[in-house]
Amino acid sequence: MSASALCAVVSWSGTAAAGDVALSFADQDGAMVQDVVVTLTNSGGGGAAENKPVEVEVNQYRQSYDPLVTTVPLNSSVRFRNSDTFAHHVYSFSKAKAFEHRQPTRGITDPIKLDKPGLIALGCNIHDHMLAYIYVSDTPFYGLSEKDGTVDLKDVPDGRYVMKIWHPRLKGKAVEKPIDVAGEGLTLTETLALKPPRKVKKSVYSYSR
Ligand SMILES: [Cu+2]
Repeated sequence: MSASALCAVVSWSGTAAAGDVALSFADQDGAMVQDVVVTLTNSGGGGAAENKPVEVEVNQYRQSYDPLVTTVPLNSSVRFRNSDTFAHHVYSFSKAKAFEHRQPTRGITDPIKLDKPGLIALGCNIHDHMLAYIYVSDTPFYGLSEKDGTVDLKDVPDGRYVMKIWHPRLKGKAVEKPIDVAGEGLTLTETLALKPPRKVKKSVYSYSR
């Protein structure tokens, strides 16, 4: 687990009543699911907390990206590190941010500002099996599930929210559902219909999750 993923828990300090939203994600076979992106958008408008930008790093090592999924607030920036002894060529065609950076040698790119919300799919022009994702959140209530399938969103002010759920292997579009946060907060377990893990050649170091 990378440092950036561990930082995905958001805290909010306000004067309004607030509670924690504790989420768990399992797949259709009951296995807990890591790397679920979840965001809560206040559907009543108003009451928006501050979304503090951060700088994150995505590493390219042994022909794979680490982390596989990164979640950041809007206007954050990302740098790509090449830790291999050969070239990588990271790119995105996504609406949220399109870019490309060829890195012939070890080193790190300049920060790339992520100034539009949404999902950014990363690929490598040299190694087709390299895939990773950055989710840019326009709400301060976002997170990424840990290995045990859990993610806690702290101090969510009382109100009605649209909960959006996404995972790299989700069948179909992101799941959206309304939730009400009141009092002590709430605990929810969601079951996601996931596609099987991607098959990657044994000769290649990569993710199976
Ligand atoms: Cu590459």
